[in-house]
Amino acid sequence: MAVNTNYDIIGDIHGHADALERLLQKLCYTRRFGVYSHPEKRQVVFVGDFIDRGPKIRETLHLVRDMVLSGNAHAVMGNHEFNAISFHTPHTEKGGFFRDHSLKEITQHIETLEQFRHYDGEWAAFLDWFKTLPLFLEFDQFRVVHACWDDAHIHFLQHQYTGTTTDFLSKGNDKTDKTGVHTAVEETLKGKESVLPDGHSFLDKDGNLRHECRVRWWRDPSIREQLKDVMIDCPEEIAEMKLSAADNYHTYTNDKPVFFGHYWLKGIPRIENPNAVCLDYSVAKGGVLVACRLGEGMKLVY
Ligand SMILES: [Mn+2]
Repeated sequence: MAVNTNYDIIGDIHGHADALERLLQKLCYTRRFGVYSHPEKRQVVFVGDFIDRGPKIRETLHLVRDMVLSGNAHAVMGNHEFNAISFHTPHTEKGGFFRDHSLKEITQHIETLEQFRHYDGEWAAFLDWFKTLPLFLEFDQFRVVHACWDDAHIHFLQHQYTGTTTDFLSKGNDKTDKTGVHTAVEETLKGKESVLPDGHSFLDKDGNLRHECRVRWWRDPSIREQLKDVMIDCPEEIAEMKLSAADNYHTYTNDKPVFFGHYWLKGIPRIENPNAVCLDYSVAKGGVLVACRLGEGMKLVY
């Protein structure tokens, strides 16, 4: 039997329902009985981050959830969905919530809060649906995760993850956690970071000062020479610093391709490494929503 590669993997949407509909139509999905489906029974795989930032978060969630529940799509959890669960779940032991309601956290979540202001019941139902989303998906021929596939974390989650229980949310949000839950969640949903050399720092897209850069773990190791080859948003003054042989940044080595989003890439979408493909090209920041169509090989559509 031929292996099924009838999948279209779609990057981070962040409330851009119009871009999502345009992309689905380009991929020949049509809305039937209110739900998008493909005439040849192709399925979409969403890499997470459905909410926050964009103008049509409710519409996005309805479209995506309807596709998943009707068997026309699969989806993994993004860090924004994990954050939302944590933000809205009361911490019964410590008081407050599993994610602080500080200015920084509210700012990141504000569009969702505003767009659901008069839809409490609907939002509660979406939060319940977020809790059902897997942290990664393994298909016969490919894998999907929101930010980073590290075999050690995936193995850990396969054995330890039993859903977003209060214990899991407590550890997953605790930077001092020593059980491995925090690191596994953090790196799987938000990626790996590396401290910049010599105390260097930069301002991220929300104006937060950062001393760590996100690691471009999908970059083929044979073309890693300078700091900018392994770090995203690397400050210019150190971008061309040579990597020493001792530098050990994460590399994905499996033959099975992995697809992910999360990194707000800029420019023209391209497959940099066919074994590890990032599909987030910043639709919520003037970029495009991208799909990778699988079949005879893989092709980006946007
Ligand atoms: Mn993300």
